[in-house]
Amino acid sequence: MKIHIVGGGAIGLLHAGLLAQAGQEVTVWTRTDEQAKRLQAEGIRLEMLDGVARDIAVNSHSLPSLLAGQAGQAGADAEHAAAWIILTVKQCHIDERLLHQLQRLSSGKSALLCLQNGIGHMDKLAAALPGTLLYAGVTSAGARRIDDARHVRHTGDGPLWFGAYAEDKKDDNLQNLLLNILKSAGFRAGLSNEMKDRIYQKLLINAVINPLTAIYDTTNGELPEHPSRLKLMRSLFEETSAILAADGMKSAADGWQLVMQVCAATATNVSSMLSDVRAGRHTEIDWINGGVSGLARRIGIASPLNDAVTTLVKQLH
Ligand code: KPL
Repeated sequence: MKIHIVGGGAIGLLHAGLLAQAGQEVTVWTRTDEQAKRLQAEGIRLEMLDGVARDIAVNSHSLPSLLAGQAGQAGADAEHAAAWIILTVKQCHIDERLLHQLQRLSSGKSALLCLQNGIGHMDKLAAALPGTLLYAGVTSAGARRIDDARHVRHTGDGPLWFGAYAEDKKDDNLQNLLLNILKSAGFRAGLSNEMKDRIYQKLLINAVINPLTAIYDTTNGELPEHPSRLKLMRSLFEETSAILAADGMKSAADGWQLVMQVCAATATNVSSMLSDVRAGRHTEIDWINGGVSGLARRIGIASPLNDAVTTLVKQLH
C-alpha cells in the first residue's frame, strides 16, 4: 500500500524505514529539499534494536514542493493519494502552511494518522481537513536521529495505539488494513476506541518527565535519583493527574508507577524535550504542560506547577 510519512524526524524515519522494509510503498515528505534529496538517493539508514543497520530505499519529496506546483514526481505521488498518511512532525510545525500541504496531499481520499505528543493538534487538523478520516495515535516507540538526513536508531520497543478521532468518521476496512500492515512491519500496534484516555495517559507521562529533564539537564533515568527532583516530579504528577481526571481521564491506580517505569525503561535516553533544548530547537512545551494549563483554565482549576515549568522551559530555547 502507498503510505505517506509526513516528517523526516526520528519517529518519521523509524516508521518509514520499518514500513518500507516490510514491502510497503513509502514516500517521506520532509521540510527541506536537501533532506528529501538525500533520502531519495541513499534511502533510510535504519539501525534496528539488535544493532544491525540497513539502508532501505524510499521515495522522498519536500513538503514545499507540494505547493510550489513544480513538483514533477512529487505532484504525481500526491495525486495518486495514499490510503494512509502518517503525520509525525512536532506540534510546533503544525501551522497554516503545513495544513495547506496536508490538504494537497490528502486530496479527499486519504486517512490521516497523527502521532504527536501533547494535545491541541487534533481539533486544528479536523477543522482544516473536514473531508479526511482522522485518526489519533499514541506511540511509545523510541527513536533517535543520528544525522541530519537519513540515519535513525530504533532505541526502544513500545506499543502503538490508534483509533478514529470521531466515531462517525471512520473506515473499518482502512483501519484494519493499516493495523495489519503495521503488525507485519514489526510494530506492536493495536486499535483503540479509548484514544482520549490513551492520549491523556501519555500526556501525563510527558508532562512529568519532559520539562523536568529539560530544566535539570538529566537523562530520564537520572531524573528521579535526586530526592528534590523526585519530590517535584511527584507534585507535578499529582497536579497534572488531577487536571486530566477532571477532564475525563480514567484515573489509573498505578499512574505514578508508570511514570517511574518509563524513567527506568528509558534510563539512558534523553527526553525529546531535552534533546530539542540541547539542539536549540523549539520544544513541545506549549502542547504538553501548556496544554495541561489550558485545560485547567477551561475547567476552572489552578495549575501553578504546569504554568511554572512552561515558563521555565520557554526560556531554555
Ligand atoms: O515520550 C517521551 C519523550 O521523550 O518525549 C518519553 C516517554 C519521556 C521518553 O523519553
